[in-house]
Amino acid sequence: MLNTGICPLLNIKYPIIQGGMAWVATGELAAAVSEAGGLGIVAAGNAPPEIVRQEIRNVRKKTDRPFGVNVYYLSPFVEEIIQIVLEEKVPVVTTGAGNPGKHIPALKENDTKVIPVVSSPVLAKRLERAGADAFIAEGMECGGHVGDITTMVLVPQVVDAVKVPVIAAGGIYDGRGLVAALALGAQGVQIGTRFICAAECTAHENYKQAIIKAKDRDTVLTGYEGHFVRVIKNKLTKEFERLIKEQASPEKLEKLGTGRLKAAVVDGDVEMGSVMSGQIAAAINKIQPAAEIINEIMHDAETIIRKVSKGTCQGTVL
Ligand code: TUI
Repeated sequence: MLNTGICPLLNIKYPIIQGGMAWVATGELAAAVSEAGGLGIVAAGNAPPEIVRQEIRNVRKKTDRPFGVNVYYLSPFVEEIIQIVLEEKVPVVTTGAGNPGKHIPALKENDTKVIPVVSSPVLAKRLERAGADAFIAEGMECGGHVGDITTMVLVPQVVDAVKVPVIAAGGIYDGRGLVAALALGAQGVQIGTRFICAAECTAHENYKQAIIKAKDRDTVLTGYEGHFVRVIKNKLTKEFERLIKEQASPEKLEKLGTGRLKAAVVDGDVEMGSVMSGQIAAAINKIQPAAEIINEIMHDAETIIRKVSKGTCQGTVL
């Protein structure tokens, strides 16, 4: 019933794509999401290229289903990562924090589908001309590096700006969010934060518990000069705020931020680490297998659509 255009495009069962979260999105999580019928993603982040190759091979050991690699364009290893994606014949690439235009021809030649993340309609229009197969429109409710437009406002504008399919991201974690995204014209959703709380996710238990404990106003945007990162409030964010008030130099701020994501995800330092998380953390309250998360979302979305089309939808419909 919810087989949208991106399902045949990506050869997946359900229109659910896992977010490309650096350090969090390892082969383990990607394989679990793909095996459950979504599109699992290995995040390259700043990792050395050979580690990314290992993670890709890890996914293939665990599942025959399609999966993707997220290429972070601020990594010093972008060219090598693209080379590995080509050599390993990865079916899908999602991209973040930069313009993947120059790599699109080689990836397409290799039969890799290219799905850039955009936080504005203008960039989507430019990258459609360069040959992007679809877009992920990330609203500012997302965790990590975000733009300044909300999902509700961004998605219909990206949908209207391009002809290829659009996947909505930011603030989406359940069947209601999936139906809302479809109503905005998207053909699927990208979900990050809820998959951090998947049983198969290798992030530190402290990181998962920080998301589970988070209340509605516990994420904040930190950053400067138009680059904002959404994280869960902690000692690090307070220290950051103090430096901003003092008008500390960009170098000092940069230094405070270095290595903090790994500290949170790998070492479990949720006080002085960067606990990137979407605003929706407040609604996430348990750890579940990835397949259970996906099945729950699909079941609820189908129930809502059935009720809406029968005219029996009354407020909270589940
Ligand atoms: O990239 C993200 N989210 C992220 S990246 C990150 S931090 C990180 N730290 C260490 C290793 C790896 C990652 C946390 N969260 N989202 C995708 C995204 N991309 N949002 C916005 C953009 C974007 C921005 C500018 C895409 C293209 C762009 O292009 C500018 C231009 O025109 O060149």
